[in-house]
Amino acid sequence: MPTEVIVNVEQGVSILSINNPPVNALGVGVRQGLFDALEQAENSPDIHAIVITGAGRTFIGGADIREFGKPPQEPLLGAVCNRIEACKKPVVAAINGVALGGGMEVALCAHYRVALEQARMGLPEVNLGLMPGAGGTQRTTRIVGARAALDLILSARQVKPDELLKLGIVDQVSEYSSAADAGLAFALHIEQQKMGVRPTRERTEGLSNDADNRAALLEARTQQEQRAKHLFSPFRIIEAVEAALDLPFDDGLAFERSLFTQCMESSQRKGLIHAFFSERAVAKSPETRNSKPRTLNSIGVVGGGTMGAGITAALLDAGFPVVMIERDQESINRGKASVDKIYARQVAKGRITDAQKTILMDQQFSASTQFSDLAQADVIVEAVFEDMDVKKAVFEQLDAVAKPGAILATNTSYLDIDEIASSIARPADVIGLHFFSPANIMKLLEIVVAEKTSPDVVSTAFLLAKKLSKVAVRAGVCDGFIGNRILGYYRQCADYMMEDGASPYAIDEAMRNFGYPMGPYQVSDLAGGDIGWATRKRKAATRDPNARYVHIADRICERGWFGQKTGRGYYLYENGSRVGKPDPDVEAIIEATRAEAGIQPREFSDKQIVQRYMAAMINESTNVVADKIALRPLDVDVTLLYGYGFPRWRGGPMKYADEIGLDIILKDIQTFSKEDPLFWKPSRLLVELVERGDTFESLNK
Ligand code: 3H9
Repeated sequence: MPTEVIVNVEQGVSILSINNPPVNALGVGVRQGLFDALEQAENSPDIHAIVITGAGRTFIGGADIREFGKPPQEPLLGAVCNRIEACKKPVVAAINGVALGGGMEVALCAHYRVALEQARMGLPEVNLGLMPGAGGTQRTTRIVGARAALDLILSARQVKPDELLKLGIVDQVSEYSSAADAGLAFALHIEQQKMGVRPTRERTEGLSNDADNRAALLEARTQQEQRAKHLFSPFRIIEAVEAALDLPFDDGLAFERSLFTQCMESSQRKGLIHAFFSERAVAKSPETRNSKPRTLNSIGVVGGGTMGAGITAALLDAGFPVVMIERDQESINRGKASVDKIYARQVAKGRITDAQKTILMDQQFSASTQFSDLAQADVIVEAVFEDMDVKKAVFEQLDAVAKPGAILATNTSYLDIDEIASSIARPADVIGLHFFSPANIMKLLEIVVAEKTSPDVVSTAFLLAKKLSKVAVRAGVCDGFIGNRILGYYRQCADYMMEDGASPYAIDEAMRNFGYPMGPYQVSDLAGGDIGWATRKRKAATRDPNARYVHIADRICERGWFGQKTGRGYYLYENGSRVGKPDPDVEAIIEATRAEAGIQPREFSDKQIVQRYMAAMINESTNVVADKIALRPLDVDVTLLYGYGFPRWRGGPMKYADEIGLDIILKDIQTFSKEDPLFWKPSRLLVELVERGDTFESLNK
């Protein structure tokens, strides 16, 4: 028998513990082990009941995602589930930790379920572009009805025991500390009460309120159309839940299976699973493998502007005491007020209580004008104005006051961290922590490793990111690091298209249809056009005089139109509206700029817009990997997914390129390069990969 299922017999009850670390995924060994152990228990005259539980912290984390895309191996999970349900002796699922996806489906096939306090159940397959494929849609609907089933499956949320009990998904929330003991006690209770078997397929509670079930289906479809109509699996989930109401159980199962197979074959499934594994892989850098983090208890933040306040809130949320340093009392008052405002909003939304806010602001947070108050900080994050001289002046002060071994981090978006580090006596302690605005909300953190940064400083930065619940990506030093460097390039491509004939509104629409929540010009209006304007002015002196330069953005900014905050940018925001309307004045500026440059505007279809935008993004992403600014293509993918709104279901630009075919992307770049060879220089690495017939995925290994 496979070792992934450990069998113990106590008082006539066979206790099957699934033992497949780290998350007890339902790989072929577990499936076979469960099948065999059930068979054995059913045939043994000394056994009167069976308990299924998980060894370790987890009940079952779901189907083994690593098996997806490979030829399926018998026994399939659906068959194992049916076998559990068909068992002639009562089966109890004793849920010790998370029971997710296939894990919840296994539990639903048991005749009874008991949950420990720390148990969580959920069907999160939709996050992977999938749907429950081993009876989850049919059995959940039979127990809780279509409305609750749709809520559970479409939201992917993990449900706590009290709600599971209320929904009738579990029969008991147990106070036992061991799930095996809880399951055993329940099995003995079944025997005593002669409760017998109770196949879920025969349950009908959820099917009884037909009018509400039908209304729930309609509402779910409408909501899905409004929220994410381009996603494939949510609509299949709705169809499967509907089938649970309309079809006999076995037909419903077969229908669910056919929809599951369609989801499995979809490119969205591939993109989402790539995103799942990539976001775990980015946490493993050479430094985190080989060096231990330094002490990480107290943190200082220099600067109380938007970034400083957001970073402070992120740190306070993670439970750190934070000292904020500003140059004078007035700036302190402003910084403190900004942090206070973040929490006041959270109180208003009911996310935290007033009492919690008081603890955060009065006990965890303090502010000072004295750099010497940072003397005990383990990490100091500098978040002052984006200017090399200003930052260097701060670092000089930090060098004077910080204790030996303190980590000195700069929250810069573009500046040369090597230059900052070499300006002080302890460059090994300097690192970049590039937070994204709003820093207490955005998940991405670029950890920028400078030439002399010590490996244990990098490890500490990754530990800090974990404590802040951020997705951290290791980046090297260059102008813009991973994300902003790539953004700069594809934004330039968008500007070229705009000057050549595509309106910003058409570009935005094409990119929204591609899956972005907003187009690049909407983002610019939201972030504020003045930021990019300042950067362009900063770089003007060093710009290649032969490179094409589009003046449209400058012309708009010169009028003081910085986007939403000024009521107009690329769009017009009338009466304080946050939804912009196309602006004829902007169209006139674009036309005038085209005329000035002697450009005859031409048409761009949605497809052509996407083709150029993506070719630019992929080309520069490849350069970023070739230059070792990103460790692997997957690090680029995670950066653009978490910091730049790239549609998750496409997996990231590198995954997208693999799906399209690198030869096709290269051919596009070569075609565009005939118009502008300086901008469209095919990345050397891209050419090499095409010559080798290779993919970006091959570089992720
Ligand atoms: C499904 O069930 C389909 C069925 O309906 C139908 C089938 C017919 N498989 O996240 P962590 C790895 S679809 C393989 O850092 P945590 C993960 O890659 C599935 N591996 O831990 C990582 O590996 P590494 C539905 C898996 O404690 C390690 O485990 N289920 C799986 O923070 C630790 O992971 C889901 O969608 C898996 N299923 O969180 C649940 N899960 O160390 C997906 C994890 O090499 N999983 N790994 O980097 C999760 O949400 C979280 O991993 C979990 C643990 C909450 C379980």
